[in-house]
Amino acid sequence: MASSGRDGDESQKGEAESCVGNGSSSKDGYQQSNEDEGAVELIRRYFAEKLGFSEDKKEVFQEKVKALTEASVDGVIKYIQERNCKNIITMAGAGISTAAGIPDFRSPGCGLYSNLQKYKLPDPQAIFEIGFFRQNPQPFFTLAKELYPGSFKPTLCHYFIRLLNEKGLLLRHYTQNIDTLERVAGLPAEKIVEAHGTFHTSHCLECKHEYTVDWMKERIFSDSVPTCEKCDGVVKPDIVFFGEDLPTRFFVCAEKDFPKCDLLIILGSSLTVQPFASLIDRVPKVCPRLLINRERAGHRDWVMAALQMGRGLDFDSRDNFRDVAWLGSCDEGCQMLADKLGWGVSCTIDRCYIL
Ligand code: CNA
Repeated sequence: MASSGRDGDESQKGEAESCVGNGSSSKDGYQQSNEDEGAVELIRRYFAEKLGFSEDKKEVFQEKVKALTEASVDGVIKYIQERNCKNIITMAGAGISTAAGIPDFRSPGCGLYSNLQKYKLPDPQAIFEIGFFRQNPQPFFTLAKELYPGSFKPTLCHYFIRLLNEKGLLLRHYTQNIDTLERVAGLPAEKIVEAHGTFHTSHCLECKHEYTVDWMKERIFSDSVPTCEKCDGVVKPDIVFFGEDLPTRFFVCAEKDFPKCDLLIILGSSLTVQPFASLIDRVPKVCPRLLINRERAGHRDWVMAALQMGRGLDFDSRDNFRDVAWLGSCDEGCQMLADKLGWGVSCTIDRCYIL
């Protein structure tokens, strides 16, 4: 169930390999040579496909005509207006919440990983690693107090996602964030997949007893490590640490939603955390993908792009007919989209409005 989007490659490879094996078992020379040719043909098709020369290419080429008229933001706007999109998926990361005052992980200088020296961690990521947490939960709870959800307001970008839903265009919003700002902005819970969990509930690591958000909040703000009332084990908010499984809802929804997606919008993510990052490859082959981020992310290595191999966003290739990068802040990018679509969304210093 936990597909990384690369299953197709593996099964094709497996198919080619097993056919080579079958050919060598025949004793009849003629049949042997036919089978060898079959095997050679299979191998040829396998590599042709990998190198981008297969008949499949024709199919993609024909479909190209149906995707963006130009690989640009204006092409995406035209696509939304003319193609009657109803199944937009948004994928978000920490970059949609930095304007609310919550640092992301990796932005140099201001990201969380640049500012954790006071916790004396073996490495910055350790604060979110389950193994380290079991040995020393204090640094996480000190940080959790600083970043506790409820102290921050949603950004224009969060309201733009809600607007997509109110216009009847949003199939689902997949977020890596644990700050719950999508809920605060008014996006209904059934439209949200919190891929890396949430602060809404907490569980004892030992006996699995569940605790409420208020119970956890009280402990975090009294500067104590929350311990279980039943067994004295450490209680952890249900956010996904490195080394833990993602929620079942992530896998179930992704399986159902991504094949239906007619436009993917990726907002404020470095697309480095798996399996979330590889969701970008689970949309249909012709589905346009728009990245709104301060920097390029998730793009295919240029060597792989030249060979038409590998996965990822493909902004630069001559054949690109669907991937668009808009580099800048998520709020500006969403304001620009809303303006071009003729929708009203605007923010003052302390509030956002859907007009
Ligand atoms: P990341 O790896 O820190 O990347 C953030 C990306 O956003 C980078 O590419 C930045 O350049 C970009 N960025 C930052 N600010 C803006 C902005 N205002 N406008 C546009 N782009 C911007 O974070 P990811 O989300 O990709 O990594 C996944 C981690 C981060 C998940 O496990 C999260 O749980 C975790 N995280 C969440 C929060 C939160 O809940 N708000 C905060 C920090 C980290």
